[in-house]
Amino acid sequence: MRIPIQNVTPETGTAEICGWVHEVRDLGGLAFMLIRDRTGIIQVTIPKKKVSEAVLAAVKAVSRESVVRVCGPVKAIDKAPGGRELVPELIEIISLAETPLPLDVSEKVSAELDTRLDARFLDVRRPRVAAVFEIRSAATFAINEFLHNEGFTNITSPKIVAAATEGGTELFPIAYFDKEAFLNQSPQLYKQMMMAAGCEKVYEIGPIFRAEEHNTTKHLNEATSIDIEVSFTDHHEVMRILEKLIVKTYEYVDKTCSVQLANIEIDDFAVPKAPFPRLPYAEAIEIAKKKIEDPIKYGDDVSPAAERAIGAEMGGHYFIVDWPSEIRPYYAMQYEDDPSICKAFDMMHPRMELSSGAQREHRHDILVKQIAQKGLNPESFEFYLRPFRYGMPPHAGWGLGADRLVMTMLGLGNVREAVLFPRDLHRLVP
Ligand code: AMO
Repeated sequence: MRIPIQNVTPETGTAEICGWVHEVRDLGGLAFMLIRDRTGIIQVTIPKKKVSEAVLAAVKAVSRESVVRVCGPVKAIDKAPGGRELVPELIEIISLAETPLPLDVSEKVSAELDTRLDARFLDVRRPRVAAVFEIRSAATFAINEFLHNEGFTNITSPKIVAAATEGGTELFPIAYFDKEAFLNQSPQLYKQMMMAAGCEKVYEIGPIFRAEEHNTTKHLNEATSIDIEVSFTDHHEVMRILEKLIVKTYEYVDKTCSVQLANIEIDDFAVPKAPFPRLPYAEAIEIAKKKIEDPIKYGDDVSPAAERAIGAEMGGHYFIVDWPSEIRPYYAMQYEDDPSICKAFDMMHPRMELSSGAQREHRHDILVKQIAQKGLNPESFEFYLRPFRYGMPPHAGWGLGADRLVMTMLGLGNVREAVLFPRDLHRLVP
């Protein structure tokens, strides 16, 4: 029976292991193989005079990254990884790897991100890369658990839709029989409709599609969004849920992923502290004005340079609140005493925006007016507006980018490193 490599000890006696050939070294009378599975690495020591012809033939034939099965006694030895070695009685080559490899898994030769992504199946064999996706999985688990415990219902909304969510542009058209259809940019309209359905607290973790022609380290054309929507509440309450979720997620990763964090060489993993500061948009712009060279004024979007300057000043996660209504979507509720600003917020990591949200406009007629004010046609939103006419509670919510969350949590240089098979302007395969 196969034993995970991390469980193989000198006390194991005779062990059967399966894995990939990490390295083969032939020193004349003695050969060594390092065998790797997802749990660790073990040294297989081959004293040529003492092993069978079949074992010698396998060592000669095998190439790096082939899949093998090895059986034999385990002995304690100081110099080997994990303080033990296996002397093979049998080596079965299960799947021989072609040479040369498109990517050096042992990381002796460094590779460009593009090369790594082209050979992602090999790239993820590297423990430091696998660690990113194991941590992403742990973070997703923590988020699901947190939202479940907070009483949220997990929903799945359609990804093939007839209308834009966030405005007219940035849509991927698709062929849908004889109709015009698009890939959805956000579950926004659907999660809001679920408030009219009486669900009160819903969340979804799913893909969003943005046909933006960005070529940056933080934009994808297919991203994963963590979305929530909550009834009978306001923007303040959903901001509290968001900061609590961030803290819980970091805590869970800190508690359960020490091996993975060590593989990525993170030894100062810090859990953020809530509450995160609430910085009014007007003040954020004042900070940016003082710190960046490019001109920026009230009413502008927060540029990447401004984002970095404000982030450096804030030093940790924070919210930008009270945005000008003009630069936020139609569904954000405006302040009663000053409709030029709205109850929208962004949650920021010092490096970039992680989440956007708002208290929503739940009053049908005002919502129609706001849609028209944005130059959109309310008629194309009829399916969305209809629920607002039959009992819509006040509600608020946010969308949090899962890819950026992992990127910033692990200090990765490029969001593509947090995504198994990223989709961008140039990348559709694999
Ligand atoms: P927004 O468009 O700001 O808001 O998206 C929310 C969060 O999703 C992530 N994100 C992206 N990540 C990588 N590449 C992209 N192209 C990309 N686009 C978005 C970001 C961003 O902060 N409907 C609203 C949310 C709401 O109000 O509930 C929305 O979609 O981390």
